[in-house]
Amino acid sequence: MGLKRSDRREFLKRGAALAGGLGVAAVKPAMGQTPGNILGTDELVGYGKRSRFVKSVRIPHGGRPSPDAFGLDFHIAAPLQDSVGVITPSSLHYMGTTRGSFVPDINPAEHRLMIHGMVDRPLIFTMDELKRLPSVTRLHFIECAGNRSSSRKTTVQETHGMTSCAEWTGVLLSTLLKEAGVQDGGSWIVAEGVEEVKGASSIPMAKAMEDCLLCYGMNGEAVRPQQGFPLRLLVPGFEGILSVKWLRRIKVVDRFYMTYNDYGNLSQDADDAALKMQIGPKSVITYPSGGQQLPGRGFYQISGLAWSGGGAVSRVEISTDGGRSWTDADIRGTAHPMAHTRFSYNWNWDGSECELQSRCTDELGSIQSSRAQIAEFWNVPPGQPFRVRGHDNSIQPWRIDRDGSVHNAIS
Ligand SMILES: Nc1nc2c(c(=O)[nH]1)N[C@H]1C(S)=C(S)[C@@H](COP(=O)(O)O)O[C@H]1N2
Ligand SMILES: [Mo]
Repeated sequence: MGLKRSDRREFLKRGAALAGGLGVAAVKPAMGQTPGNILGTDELVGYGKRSRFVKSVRIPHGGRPSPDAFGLDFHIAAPLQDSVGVITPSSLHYMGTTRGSFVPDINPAEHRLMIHGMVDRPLIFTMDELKRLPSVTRLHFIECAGNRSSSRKTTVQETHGMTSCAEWTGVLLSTLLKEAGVQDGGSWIVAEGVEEVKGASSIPMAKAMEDCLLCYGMNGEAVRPQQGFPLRLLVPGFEGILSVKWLRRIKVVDRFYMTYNDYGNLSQDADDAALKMQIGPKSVITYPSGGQQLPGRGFYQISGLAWSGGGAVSRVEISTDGGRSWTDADIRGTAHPMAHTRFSYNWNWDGSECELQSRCTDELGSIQSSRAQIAEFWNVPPGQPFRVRGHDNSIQPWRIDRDGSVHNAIS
């Protein structure tokens, strides 16, 4: 800090005045602890660690163990119920894997990215070469297409934990595609990770040119191994499966390629496919949420996350009466395009049974639907249990019982 010594003393004095009645003892470390004795040398100096009192952890998603008996990683869900702000810490970022992964141990010095296919100049990059190019840093969520709620799930980690948001740094894919020179008719790319066809996805060229990123940075440091170290593709706002991790090859092609990861049919139209791949608008209340316990009636700040593959979140509404009436929530900070956006709503709980819901509108004007609206669209008879088809961006209801316990209210 640039404060001169005398200024600093002034500042400290004023700080002490603000603290008012607090005695000196209040700023001493808690009983029995002198600074430094709770952490080992590596955490003190090398790489920091959180407090042992903070217990928030990821869990295997969908009832499937991870790692499994063969040591393969499967889906792992982020603890959204404990989240504050909009960044998911890298250690808590959800993990998505299409067929189970042995997280590869890639030496970045040996890693290469190849761009080839329908291009004028096929290119091969080392990581050092990529890092010399103009870069961008952007906040983006990723969400697995399998992030769906149902009546069987109890917590927000189970209903919505397969999405996370990080600050990503890397090179725009368009920078490299322009350098390579996309030939006429090059309408799709196929991106491939080191597990060959199992980690490959087809992406429309318009999206590839618009905002796709080749990321080597995540939350201010190198991308984590589970998130694709040393290089991953990020396809903002589209289903997570397209954001190929451990990226080693991009091939420009003239049609949709049905890789091990892809579904649909070979004659997919790029525009139709892009619409199917786009997420949201979506939101969920993280506090209070399923499994939590309110101590009693009184003031609570309802808080949650909203996001959309269609752009920035423009509005979030809250209902405390099961969707009958709606009031605008506050959007906290800046709503970035295709990024988790924190909303909050100051609320007095009168102690009676009630049902909380949140509803997101994005900058395109798309509004999140209720499960009832989706059921009606698909002609599901009222009252019949149903599974939302395709991506599930339905409104999540949480019921608060009179004892303050919070429950998934999907019937
Ligand atoms: N190479 C490779 N990339 C992959 C996958 C994979 O199994 N292999 N899984 C995909 C899936 S299904 C999802 S939802 C996202 C999850 O990204 P994350 O693990 O960083 O959260 O990565 C995608 N990229
Ligand atoms: Mo996924």
